[in-house]
Amino acid sequence: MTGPGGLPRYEITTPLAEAHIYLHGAHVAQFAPAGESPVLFMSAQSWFRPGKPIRGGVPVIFPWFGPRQGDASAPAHGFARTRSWAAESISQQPDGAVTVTLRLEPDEETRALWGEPNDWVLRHRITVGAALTMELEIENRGGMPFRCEEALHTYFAVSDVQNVAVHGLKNTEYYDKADGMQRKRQGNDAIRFTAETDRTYVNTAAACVIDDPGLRRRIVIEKAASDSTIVWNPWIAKAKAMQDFGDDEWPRMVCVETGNVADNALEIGPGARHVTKTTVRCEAR
Ligand code: TA6
Repeated sequence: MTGPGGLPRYEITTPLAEAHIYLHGAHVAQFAPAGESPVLFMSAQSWFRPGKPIRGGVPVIFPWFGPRQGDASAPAHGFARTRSWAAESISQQPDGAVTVTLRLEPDEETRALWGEPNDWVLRHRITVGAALTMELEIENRGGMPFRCEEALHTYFAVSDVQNVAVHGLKNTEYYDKADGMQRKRQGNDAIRFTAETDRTYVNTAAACVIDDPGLRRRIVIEKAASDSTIVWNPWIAKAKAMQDFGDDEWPRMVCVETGNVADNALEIGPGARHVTKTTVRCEAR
């Protein structure tokens, strides 16, 4: 199948759920459990073009998060989200869920950006069932250890971000990108949104819950081998500044991202693998 821009995609429909997965960026663009409205947000202005990131769903971030330190010309959030990945396998689980595995290997362009001695393979194993499970595997095929960051930059669909709360990060330290990257500590309360919010929580393995009264649901985000959680809403001005995002779309999305960034950047030894696992499911409120 192909989607907008002619980009090849898997269209998965089972009694449990529906999903769209692009080879471009190994990007989960749509996920809806049976009987539930879409869980992932997708901008109506998103590009679907080779070399461009998709604005919504689950961008895969590797090997650096945000701007690259010391190289302002490097693409934000690394290169994995704009590459075309290879299909490795597709299988059905006994419960009817479908698992798709996509793989990315270095090429001339990625080597120019992040080359010798780094040699690696990335796999994104995506299981579409009543829950959405995403396993991002980084394998170091080289002879030297390498340091990298990674994240699943998930955009969740919400009724109105001004009325939702994100639970799970109380008393956790974070870098506030909307306030000069100052290091702060979350209080005892859930996160609520009243302005641009861009926070990198570190040293946290906790599950998060997006509580959405408008859609009468909670989105539960569990994770393993991930010590960072990033929470983002661009609000009004940033929304206007993004070409591939509608000016009035900001109330209908919130990013709760799972990964290993900043203080939690990974050091992966020769021959070693690191697998981060994220599971997203909905429950009635
Ligand atoms: O994850 C939050 C963040 O790093 C924000 O700072 C914001 O820039 C967002 O990602 C989107 O980044 P992008 O490169 O996709 O425009």
